[in-house]
Amino acid sequence: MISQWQLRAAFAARLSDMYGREVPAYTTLVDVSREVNEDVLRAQGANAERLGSISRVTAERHGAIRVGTPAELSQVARVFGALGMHPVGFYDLREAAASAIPVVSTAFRPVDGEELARNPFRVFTSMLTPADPRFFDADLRSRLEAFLAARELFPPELLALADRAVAERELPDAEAERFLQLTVGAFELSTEPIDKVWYETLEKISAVAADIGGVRSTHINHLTPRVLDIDELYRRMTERGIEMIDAIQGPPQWKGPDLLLRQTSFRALAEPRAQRTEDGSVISGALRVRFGEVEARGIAVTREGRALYDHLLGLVDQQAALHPGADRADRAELARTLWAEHVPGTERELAAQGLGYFTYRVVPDRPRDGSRPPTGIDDLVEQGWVRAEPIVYEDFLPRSAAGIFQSNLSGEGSRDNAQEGAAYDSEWLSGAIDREVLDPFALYERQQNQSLAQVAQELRLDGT
Ligand code: OOG
Ligand code: NI
Repeated sequence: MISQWQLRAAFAARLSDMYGREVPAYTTLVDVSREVNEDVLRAQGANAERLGSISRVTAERHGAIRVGTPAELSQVARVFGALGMHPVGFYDLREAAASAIPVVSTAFRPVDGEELARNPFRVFTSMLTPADPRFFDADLRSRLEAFLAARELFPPELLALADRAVAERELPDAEAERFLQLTVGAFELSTEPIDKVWYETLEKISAVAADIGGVRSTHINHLTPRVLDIDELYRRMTERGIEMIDAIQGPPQWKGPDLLLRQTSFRALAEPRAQRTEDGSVISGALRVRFGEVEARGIAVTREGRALYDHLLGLVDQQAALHPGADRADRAELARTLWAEHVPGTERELAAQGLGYFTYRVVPDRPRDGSRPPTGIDDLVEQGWVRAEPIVYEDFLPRSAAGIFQSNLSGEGSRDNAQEGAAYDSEWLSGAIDREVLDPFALYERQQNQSLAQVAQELRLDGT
């Protein structure tokens, strides 16, 4: 029998092999990430593993896929449910960048600590928004919806196996093998010729719309390894002649604790793809749809911590706008200065100000001097009764995600801002896929609260 986490680990590994064969620059990215991680481990020792063991970090990947309809997203939820992955978080990318990105997204991932430790594989999953009139007029919307309704992304056999794995939480060996083959196959790049006129019609609106609704299948569009020093990785990739996008998305490099998520990518490469023209003949063409991304993960922040992060993003935008000549390096310097001013420079302060999530554990070997432990968590940590370990951020950032999308688009596309946008939110998405889209903050908070309850019990803080 193969359990859900084993299916997940096997799927992530096979997807990685497939992507490496199809996109060779990805293999370079994985190699360079491994080298950087080994160097950081050598230089920092145990400290390098504060946000995840080296074995977890080395195996860790996230992928990204894009689908067209709530029905397709529900099927995705069944397939990933089989792997023990659940929808977490709602990301609205429609206004998060200057370019037209007509999607809303969620991420499928394991949610409890043990499952994450076994294998944290996650997939950022975007869904097209044909109902948003800022992007699609009524005619294009109905043609698009008809096209999407007529295609099949996942064969019925795959979905049946997925449902069985969800229900039984495991699959027999032969069924597991079949399920894995079919699932990896569903995310390969199709060789079917694309309809040139239809694809280009959508491309005028947005390259993302064409990538999703212009073809009859889906594909994994990147697979992202995790690295412990993303600035060093960026340097080494550039030295190897791989053209990276011009920025690292997310928090700046700074001297305080690593927070949230920093990401960068290399541009999509042109790949040959046959095209069917209006007269029915097939010609050769090229598409740029798959790219490489890498990320460094930091500490999960609370709602207040996140509000501070968003506030600082806004301040950087505002101040950069006052200096139109400012380049990326100036922007990074500006961000660094603002962070030094506003963000606590130590984990201890982050916890004390309620900005970051931690798990708390009783220190087993604290010298016993007969004193009773204090009751406040800050005092317990301060006086050495309890250790605080940061909880790693397992999710994504909408602004960064939009930046990653945007930097890989060929044109700006078009969005009619005079129109009122269609309303989509987390609740709508939960209803559309008939399962709850989980709130990431609630998940981190639960983990922190469970550890606090355990501490209280072990130290008998209730006075019993
Ligand atoms: C997803 C882009 C966002 C991330 O890591 O934030 C993303 C896509 O291109 O489909 O993957
Ligand atoms: Ni990504």
